[in-house]
Amino acid sequence: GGGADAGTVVVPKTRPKTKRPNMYRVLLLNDDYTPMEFVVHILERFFQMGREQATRVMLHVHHHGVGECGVFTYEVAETKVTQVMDFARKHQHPLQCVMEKK
Ligand code: TYC
Repeated sequence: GGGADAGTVVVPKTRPKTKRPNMYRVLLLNDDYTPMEFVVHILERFFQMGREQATRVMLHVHHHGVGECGVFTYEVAETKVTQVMDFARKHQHPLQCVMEKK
């Protein structure tokens, strides 16, 4: 008990200091021009996917308009988006990659 009576030892309640970081989805958007093989390469190169998973994600984006590449902390997600956008621009493809808070 934390009463103010004489002789009572007051122990402050503590909370575990560990808190979950905000997490962000990195998404690829479909377009009519970026080659399917290029998108598969992006998923293998920047998101460490094998050929089969990369192909599944690419086809999901192709058919549904948007798809998830992964979920990351803010800094990592931002880095992925920049890497993908720079690589697509370098190859003159209109591929769009975005992040959103989960
Ligand atoms: N729709 C593109 C095509 O038919 C392929 C594509 C898939 C493009 C996924 C972008 O994020 C994308 N060549």
